[in-house]
Amino acid sequence: MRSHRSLAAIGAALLALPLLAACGDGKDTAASADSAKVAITATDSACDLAKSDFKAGEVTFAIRNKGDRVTEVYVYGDHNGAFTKVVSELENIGPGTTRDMTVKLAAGTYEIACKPGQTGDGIRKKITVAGDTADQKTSAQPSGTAESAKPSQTSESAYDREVEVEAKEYELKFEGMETFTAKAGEKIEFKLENKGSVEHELEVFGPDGKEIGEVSPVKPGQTGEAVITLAVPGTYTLKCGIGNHADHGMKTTFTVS
Ligand SMILES: [Cu+2]
Repeated sequence: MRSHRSLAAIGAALLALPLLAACGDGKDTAASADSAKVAITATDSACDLAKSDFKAGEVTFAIRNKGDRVTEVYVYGDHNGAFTKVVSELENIGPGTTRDMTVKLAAGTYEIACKPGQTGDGIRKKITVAGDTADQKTSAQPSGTAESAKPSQTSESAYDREVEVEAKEYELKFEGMETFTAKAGEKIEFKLENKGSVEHELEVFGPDGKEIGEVSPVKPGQTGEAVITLAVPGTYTLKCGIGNHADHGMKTTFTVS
Protein backbone atom coordinates (compact mmCIF):
# COMPACT_ATOMS: atom_id res chain seq x y z
CA MET A 1 0.00 0.00 0.00
CA ARG A 2 2.65 2.46 1.11
CA SER A 3 4.96 1.93 -1.85
CA HIS A 4 2.01 2.18 -4.18
CA ARG A 5 1.13 5.50 -2.63
CA SER A 6 4.56 7.03 -2.77
CA LEU A 7 4.94 5.98 -6.40
CA ALA A 8 1.73 7.81 -7.13
CA ALA A 9 3.01 10.79 -5.20
CA ILE A 10 6.28 10.86 -7.13
CA GLY A 11 4.32 10.60 -10.34
CA ALA A 12 2.19 13.53 -9.28
CA ALA A 13 5.28 15.51 -8.36
CA LEU A 14 6.90 14.88 -11.72
CA LEU A 15 3.75 15.95 -13.49
CA ALA A 16 3.31 19.01 -11.32
CA LEU A 17 6.84 20.40 -11.70
CA PRO A 18 6.74 21.52 -15.33
CA LEU A 19 3.24 22.92 -14.78
CA LEU A 20 4.46 24.89 -11.84
CA ALA A 21 7.43 26.25 -13.71
CA ALA A 22 5.09 27.39 -16.44
CA CYS A 23 2.84 29.10 -13.92
CA GLY A 24 5.76 30.79 -12.22
CA ASP A 25 6.68 32.61 -15.40
CA GLY A 26 3.14 33.81 -15.85
CA LYS A 27 1.28 36.79 -14.57
CA ASP A 28 -0.22 35.03 -11.52
CA THR A 29 2.84 35.77 -9.45
CA ALA A 30 2.20 39.48 -9.12
CA ALA A 31 4.99 40.85 -6.98
CA SER A 32 2.71 42.95 -4.80
CA ALA A 33 0.57 40.03 -3.66
CA ASP A 34 3.49 37.70 -3.03
CA SER A 35 5.45 40.09 -0.86
CA ALA A 36 2.66 40.13 1.72
CA LYS A 37 2.56 36.36 2.02
CA VAL A 38 4.49 34.33 4.55
CA ALA A 39 6.12 31.26 3.05
CA ILE A 40 5.77 27.85 4.63
CA THR A 41 7.97 25.20 3.09
CA ALA A 42 6.73 21.73 3.87
CA THR A 43 8.73 18.60 3.17
CA ASP A 44 8.36 15.03 4.38
CA SER A 45 10.50 15.86 7.42
CA ALA A 46 10.40 19.64 7.94
CA CYS A 47 8.02 22.55 8.29
CA ASP A 48 9.92 25.79 7.70
CA LEU A 49 8.31 29.16 8.30
CA ALA A 50 9.66 32.37 6.79
CA LYS A 51 9.05 34.03 10.15
CA SER A 52 7.67 33.30 13.59
CA ASP A 53 6.62 36.72 14.91
CA PHE A 54 3.42 38.28 13.66
CA LYS A 55 1.13 41.19 14.28
CA ALA A 56 -2.49 40.48 15.08
CA GLY A 57 -4.72 40.48 12.04
CA GLU A 58 -4.96 38.65 8.76
CA VAL A 59 -2.02 36.58 7.59
CA THR A 60 -1.72 34.74 4.31
CA PHE A 61 0.58 31.74 4.28
CA ALA A 62 1.90 30.51 0.94
CA ILE A 63 2.41 26.80 1.55
CA ARG A 64 4.82 25.00 -0.72
CA ASN A 65 4.93 21.23 -0.56
CA LYS A 66 8.44 20.15 -1.49
CA GLY A 67 7.93 16.65 -0.14
CA ASP A 68 6.88 13.46 -1.88
CA ARG A 69 3.74 12.98 0.18
CA VAL A 70 0.47 14.89 0.14
CA THR A 71 0.51 17.26 3.08
CA GLU A 72 -1.74 19.52 5.08
CA VAL A 73 -1.09 22.51 7.30
CA TYR A 74 -2.91 23.43 10.49
CA VAL A 75 -2.83 26.48 12.71
CA TYR A 76 -3.47 25.42 16.31
CA GLY A 77 -4.44 27.68 19.17
CA ASP A 78 -4.36 27.00 22.88
CA HIS A 79 -7.10 24.81 24.36
CA ASN A 80 -6.74 24.21 28.10
CA GLY A 81 -2.96 24.46 27.89
CA ALA A 82 -2.49 22.28 24.80
CA PHE A 83 -2.26 23.32 21.18
CA THR A 84 -5.23 21.34 19.95
CA LYS A 85 -7.73 24.00 18.96
CA VAL A 86 -7.81 24.25 15.19
CA VAL A 87 -7.86 27.86 14.07
CA SER A 88 -7.38 27.09 10.40
CA GLU A 89 -6.38 24.24 8.13
CA LEU A 90 -5.63 23.47 4.53
CA GLU A 91 -5.67 19.88 3.35
CA ASN A 92 -4.76 17.89 0.26
CA ILE A 93 -1.70 19.94 -0.72
CA GLY A 94 -0.07 17.81 -3.40
CA PRO A 95 3.68 17.35 -3.87
CA GLY A 96 5.17 20.19 -5.88
CA THR A 97 2.25 22.53 -5.39
CA THR A 98 1.88 25.84 -3.58
CA ARG A 99 -1.38 26.93 -2.01
CA ASP A 100 -2.47 29.90 0.06
CA MET A 101 -4.19 29.84 3.43
CA THR A 102 -5.47 33.08 4.91
CA VAL A 103 -6.15 33.18 8.62
CA LYS A 104 -7.11 35.87 11.10
CA LEU A 105 -4.90 35.69 14.18
CA ALA A 106 -5.58 37.32 17.52
CA ALA A 107 -2.69 38.07 19.86
CA GLY A 108 -1.28 34.95 21.48
CA THR A 109 0.83 31.89 20.84
CA TYR A 110 0.01 29.32 18.18
CA GLU A 111 1.50 26.24 16.62
CA ILE A 112 1.75 25.65 12.91
CA ALA A 113 1.72 21.98 11.99
CA CYS A 114 2.75 20.47 8.67
CA LYS A 115 1.44 16.93 8.35
CA PRO A 116 3.15 14.93 5.61
CA GLY A 117 0.85 12.04 4.75
CA GLN A 118 -2.01 14.01 6.34
CA THR A 119 -1.92 12.17 9.61
CA GLY A 120 -0.75 12.46 13.20
CA ASP A 121 0.30 15.52 15.19
CA GLY A 122 2.55 16.81 12.45
CA ILE A 123 5.78 18.78 12.57
CA ARG A 124 5.11 21.72 14.88
CA LYS A 125 6.46 25.26 14.85
CA LYS A 126 5.52 27.86 17.42
CA ILE A 127 4.55 31.37 16.37
CA THR A 128 3.85 34.47 18.43
CA VAL A 129 1.24 37.02 17.51
CA ALA A 130 1.55 40.42 19.15
CA GLY A 131 -0.96 43.20 19.33
CA ASP A 132 -4.38 44.29 20.24
CA THR A 133 -6.93 41.66 20.96
CA ALA A 134 -9.48 44.47 20.73
CA ASP A 135 -9.55 44.40 16.94
CA GLN A 136 -10.18 40.67 16.92
CA LYS A 137 -13.92 40.48 17.11
CA THR A 138 -14.40 37.13 15.50
CA SER A 139 -18.01 36.97 16.58
CA ALA A 140 -18.81 40.50 15.47
CA GLN A 141 -17.77 40.45 11.84
CA PRO A 142 -19.82 42.48 9.39
CA SER A 143 -23.02 40.58 8.66
CA GLY A 144 -21.23 37.31 9.33
CA THR A 145 -23.95 35.09 8.00
CA ALA A 146 -22.06 32.55 5.94
CA GLU A 147 -20.31 30.86 8.85
CA SER A 148 -23.18 30.80 11.26
CA ALA A 149 -25.57 29.55 8.61
CA LYS A 150 -23.83 26.20 8.17
CA PRO A 151 -21.50 25.61 11.07
CA SER A 152 -21.28 21.87 10.60
CA GLN A 153 -19.73 22.04 7.14
CA THR A 154 -17.39 25.03 7.34
CA SER A 155 -13.91 23.58 7.23
CA GLU A 156 -12.30 26.76 8.51
CA SER A 157 -14.52 27.19 11.55
CA ALA A 158 -12.90 26.80 14.93
CA TYR A 159 -13.51 23.73 17.03
CA ASP A 160 -12.17 22.18 20.19
CA ARG A 161 -10.19 19.27 18.75
CA GLU A 162 -10.28 16.69 16.01
CA VAL A 163 -10.47 12.96 15.69
CA GLU A 164 -9.01 11.09 12.75
CA VAL A 165 -10.98 8.18 11.38
CA GLU A 166 -9.64 5.86 8.71
CA ALA A 167 -11.90 4.02 6.32
CA LYS A 168 -10.56 0.71 5.07
CA GLU A 169 -11.66 -2.35 3.18
CA TYR A 170 -11.79 -5.47 3.48
CA GLU A 171 -13.20 -6.07 5.93
CA LEU A 172 -14.99 -2.75 6.01
CA LYS A 173 -14.28 -0.78 9.14
CA PHE A 174 -13.50 2.55 10.70
CA GLU A 175 -10.23 2.79 12.60
CA GLY A 176 -9.21 5.46 15.07
CA MET A 177 -12.34 5.57 17.19
CA GLU A 178 -11.35 2.79 19.60
CA THR A 179 -10.50 5.08 22.50
CA PHE A 180 -12.45 8.16 21.54
CA THR A 181 -14.76 9.69 24.12
CA ALA A 182 -16.01 13.24 24.50
CA LYS A 183 -17.69 15.58 26.93
CA ALA A 184 -21.14 16.93 26.20
CA GLY A 185 -20.92 20.26 24.41
CA GLU A 186 -17.59 19.54 22.72
CA LYS A 187 -17.23 20.64 19.12
CA ILE A 188 -15.27 17.98 17.29
CA GLU A 189 -13.85 17.86 13.84
CA PHE A 190 -14.37 14.40 12.43
CA LYS A 191 -11.77 13.83 9.80
CA LEU A 192 -12.24 10.87 7.52
CA GLU A 193 -9.19 9.53 5.73
CA ASN A 194 -10.16 7.16 3.00
CA LYS A 195 -7.41 4.56 2.82
CA GLY A 196 -9.55 2.18 0.81
CA SER A 197 -10.25 1.87 -2.89
CA VAL A 198 -13.89 2.93 -3.04
CA GLU A 199 -15.79 5.96 -1.72
CA HIS A 200 -16.74 6.13 1.95
CA GLU A 201 -18.57 8.61 4.11
CA LEU A 202 -19.16 9.15 7.80
CA GLU A 203 -22.58 9.77 9.27
CA VAL A 204 -22.92 10.67 12.93
CA PHE A 205 -26.07 9.79 14.85
CA GLY A 206 -26.95 11.11 18.29
CA PRO A 207 -28.20 9.03 21.24
CA ASP A 208 -31.76 9.46 19.95
CA GLY A 209 -30.82 7.88 16.64
CA LYS A 210 -31.14 11.07 14.62
CA GLU A 211 -28.36 12.08 12.26
CA ILE A 212 -26.54 15.18 13.54
CA GLY A 213 -23.96 15.61 10.81
CA GLU A 214 -21.81 13.86 8.25
CA VAL A 215 -18.59 13.83 6.32
CA SER A 216 -19.77 13.71 2.71
CA PRO A 217 -18.47 10.91 0.48
CA VAL A 218 -14.67 10.92 0.27
CA LYS A 219 -12.78 9.49 -2.69
CA PRO A 220 -10.02 6.90 -2.19
CA GLY A 221 -6.80 8.57 -1.02
CA GLN A 222 -8.55 11.79 0.01
CA THR A 223 -9.69 13.20 3.32
CA GLY A 224 -12.88 14.98 4.25
CA GLU A 225 -14.12 16.53 7.44
CA ALA A 226 -17.08 17.93 9.30
CA VAL A 227 -17.29 19.88 12.54
CA ILE A 228 -20.03 18.46 14.73
CA THR A 229 -21.11 19.56 18.19
CA LEU A 230 -21.82 16.67 20.55
CA ALA A 231 -24.48 18.46 22.52
CA VAL A 232 -25.87 15.80 24.83
CA PRO A 233 -24.40 12.84 26.72
CA GLY A 234 -25.10 9.32 25.49
CA THR A 235 -24.02 6.74 22.96
CA TYR A 236 -23.40 8.04 19.47
CA THR A 237 -23.11 5.97 16.30
CA LEU A 238 -20.81 6.44 13.30
CA LYS A 239 -21.86 4.80 10.07
CA CYS A 240 -20.87 4.74 6.44
CA GLY A 241 -24.07 5.31 4.49
CA ILE A 242 -22.74 4.04 1.18
CA GLY A 243 -24.05 0.74 -0.15
CA ASN A 244 -24.21 -1.88 2.56
CA HIS A 245 -20.90 -0.87 4.14
CA ALA A 246 -22.47 -0.35 7.57
CA ASP A 247 -23.92 -3.86 7.59
CA HIS A 248 -20.50 -5.24 6.73
CA GLY A 249 -18.81 -3.55 9.66
CA MET A 250 -18.32 0.09 8.77
CA LYS A 251 -20.13 1.20 11.85
CA THR A 252 -19.00 2.00 15.38
CA THR A 253 -20.13 3.80 18.50
CA PHE A 254 -18.60 6.20 21.01
CA THR A 255 -19.63 7.66 24.33
CA VAL A 256 -20.22 11.26 25.29
CA SER A 257 -20.37 11.89 29.02
CU1 LIG B 1 -18.07 2.95 3.24
